[in-house]
Amino acid sequence: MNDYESTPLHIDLRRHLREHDEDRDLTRLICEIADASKYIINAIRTGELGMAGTSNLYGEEQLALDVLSDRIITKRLAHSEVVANLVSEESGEIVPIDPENEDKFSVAFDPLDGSSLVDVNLAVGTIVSIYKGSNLLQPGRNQVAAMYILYGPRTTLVYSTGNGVHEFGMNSLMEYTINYENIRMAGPAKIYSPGGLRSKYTAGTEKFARALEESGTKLRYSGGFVPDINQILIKRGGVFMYPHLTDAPSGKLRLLFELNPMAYLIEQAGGAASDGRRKILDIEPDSVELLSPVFIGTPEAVALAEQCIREEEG
Ligand code: FDP
Repeated sequence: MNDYESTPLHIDLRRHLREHDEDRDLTRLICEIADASKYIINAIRTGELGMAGTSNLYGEEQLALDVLSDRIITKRLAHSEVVANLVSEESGEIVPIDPENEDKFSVAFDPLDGSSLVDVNLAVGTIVSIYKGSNLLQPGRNQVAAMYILYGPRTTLVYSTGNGVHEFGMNSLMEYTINYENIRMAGPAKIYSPGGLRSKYTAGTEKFARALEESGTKLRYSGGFVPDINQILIKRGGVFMYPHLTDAPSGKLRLLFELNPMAYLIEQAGGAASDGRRKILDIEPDSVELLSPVFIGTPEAVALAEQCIREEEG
């Protein structure tokens, strides 16, 4: 059992948000997404595994489950009355709901990250990034909340509104009740999750990977960003990377839909997130589809990655 700060029993998500004096509309938004996740779970458990016959923003073929999950969240957000603009990783198009309303929120989301893992029955997740107002193209530092839902052997939800990171578990009534409050990274990175082909690593990343291996850091890579980050968070340490590669200088992961929300959550837990040279949350996006390399997790490990890159690549 991890020795996290007090973990009061039976507090559900809505009550937790209320007790932390969160904005009413933000509470509503987070709870709408939590409700939508119940339908996504059902789709994952029983839905069709085939292709949808369409492609996403990045030209990747969409699974029927991607399309369904996208519809579930989009519909929910569109009717929530608290959303100005939304953009999904699946369509990549900004959908105006109440586009000029600066009192509402704008949301970028990946409805079913790692969906190609469903057919092999591995864990997948939903990732959400929330800004106040109408602008979706701003540094991740300006997010007012971020969250993910992990569909694994159990379903868990992790959120932050800038007051720590909290994990909830879904109970038999499909309610999210608190597991851990104020999760904090502690101690050295004992696990690492390295994405990308090793033969395509640049000199700095190769040096970093060797340093991790030589210090006895264990390999933990599932191919799903949400479970891999969740493992680092809940085990209170570790590092995930999807670096710049010799044939893909921007790496693979998406800034708006994956990296900003996870960087916000990990920083809230006392961790760090870098593209190898600068903080992920400081990157100014010029398009919704922007990709970035990432090194994220225990701050000392992320600092070591930056040092190796500086030494080897200038
Ligand atoms: P996927 O393509 O299966 O959706 O963002 C996409 C992602 O999965 C992440 O969830 C995961 O961390 C990464 O890509 C895995 O990429 P590799 O298959 O190249 O390891």
